[in-house]
Amino acid sequence: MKIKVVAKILEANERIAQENRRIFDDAGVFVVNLMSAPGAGKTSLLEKTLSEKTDLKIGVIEGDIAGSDDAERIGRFGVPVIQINTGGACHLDANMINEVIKELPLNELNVVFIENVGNLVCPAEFKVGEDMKVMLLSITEGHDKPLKYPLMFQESSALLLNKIDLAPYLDVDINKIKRDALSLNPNIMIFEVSCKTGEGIADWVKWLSNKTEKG
Ligand SMILES: Nc1nc2c(ncn2[C@@H]2O[C@H](COP(=O)(O)OP(=O)(O)O)[C@@H](O)[C@H]2O)c(=O)[nH]1
Ligand SMILES: [Mg+2]
Repeated sequence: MKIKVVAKILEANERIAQENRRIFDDAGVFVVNLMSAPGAGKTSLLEKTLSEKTDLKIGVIEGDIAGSDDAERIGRFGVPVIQINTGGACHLDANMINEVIKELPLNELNVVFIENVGNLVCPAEFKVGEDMKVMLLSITEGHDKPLKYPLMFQESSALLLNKIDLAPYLDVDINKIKRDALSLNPNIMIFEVSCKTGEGIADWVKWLSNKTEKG
């Protein structure tokens, strides 16, 4: 019985996600659903990405349970940003995106980042109308995470191993993270980055720029 209810919720979500896709596609906007545990560095990655010199015209939808700190951080870059507060829900769903989609000047943008609520579980289950999912894992979270939270690694096109600057201070096996992520998803693109030092950011932005040229 419970399984049926969950299936219905996901089906309804899928329908609205497809509607969002149509709206984004009509505007020629590439959409990235950015996911991680709280504090892994999603907003920092957006700040670093916005600091790079590119042709990307970026808009951002920020998802948090409460508050507008992240939208304020992104707003400092002078790009369009919308804050969604889920009021307790642990992930964004397609309907929440649908409600704010028209508030972005989509015709002036070519990339929209959706920063999901910090959580390694539910965000991977709900499509929001994205072209791809990207996940960050801070290396401070430990090397056991891919096998403990497989879905997000399976669903993501890229994995950014963030806070690589902290590697000398940690007993974390970065090669194990990469091995396990690739065993779950052989196509996942892995970047080692630091949003503090900027290491790896240029490679990430170059890869993203190529991806967004969907014609
Ligand atoms: N040392 C280090 N700290 C980082 C890095 N990236 C983010 N942080 C810090 O981690 C904390 C959480 O970052 P934030 O971007 O807000 O994470 P979010 O919750 O995933 O959006 C902040 O104090 C950041 O300054 C990094 O690469 N290295
Ligand atoms: Mg954030």
